[in-house]
Amino acid sequence: MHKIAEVEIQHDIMVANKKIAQRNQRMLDKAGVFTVDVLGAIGSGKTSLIEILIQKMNHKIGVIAGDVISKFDAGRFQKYDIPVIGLNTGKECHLDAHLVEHAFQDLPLKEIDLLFVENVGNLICPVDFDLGSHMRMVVVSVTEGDDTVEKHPLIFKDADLVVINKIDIAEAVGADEEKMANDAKMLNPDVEVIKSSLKTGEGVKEIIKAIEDFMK
Ligand SMILES: Nc1nc2c(ncn2[C@@H]2O[C@H](COP(=O)(O)OP(=O)(O)OP(=O)(O)O)[C@@H](O)[C@H]2O)c(=O)[nH]1
Ligand SMILES: [Mg+2]
Repeated sequence: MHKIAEVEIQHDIMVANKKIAQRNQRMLDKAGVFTVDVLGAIGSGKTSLIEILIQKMNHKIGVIAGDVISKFDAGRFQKYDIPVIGLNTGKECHLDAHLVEHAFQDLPLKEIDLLFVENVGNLICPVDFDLGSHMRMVVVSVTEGDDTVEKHPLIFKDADLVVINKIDIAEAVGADEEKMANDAKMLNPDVEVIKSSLKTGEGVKEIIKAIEDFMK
């Protein structure tokens, strides 16, 4: 009995989330704001990558930064003098479409044309929660271990772009970044996979090109 009730509640939540996500996307389309979900493991380099993209991409960028309790990541973006909204999820390990819809009330959508939504660091919870974005970028790094991709298939099956980050320290942590890239391709043959180091700048140009190609 209990199990059946749990499944129904989960199903209702997903249906409600999907509806709001569709509403979010209509609003973003109307405002002409291309939106990228930035998903990935804790500490994989999501904020660092967005910081670099803010500086290197020739767009009017805004950021929604999701964190469990703090506003640390939102604070890191504020120094770039761009619109930033910090969202706290409380006990939840993912953003949902309703939270993001709330952020739109404070975000000057008319002043931006590219929005990054940094989700809470997690490779499992955010998978089912569509936010209304146009593209999903998943960032993992070699420090999580080179079996990370194959252990979390769902998030990679749904990704539009996969970034394998911190390749500058792959050897030091004994990780094979080529295996991680191949695993992502096995799970999602159409996905673009880019190996990067945000310390050396390797792969950054390719990431920018991949996002710009999606925006066309
Ligand atoms: N060596 C190395 N360190 C990196 C690289 N990219 C990011 N880092 C470091 O990794 C740490 C975590 O980076 P963040 O950008 O905060 O990672 P995050 O994914 O936003 O983390 P959460 O939001 O807490 O999940 C920081 O100390 C970064 O300086 C990289 O390519 N190479
Ligand atoms: Mg972060």
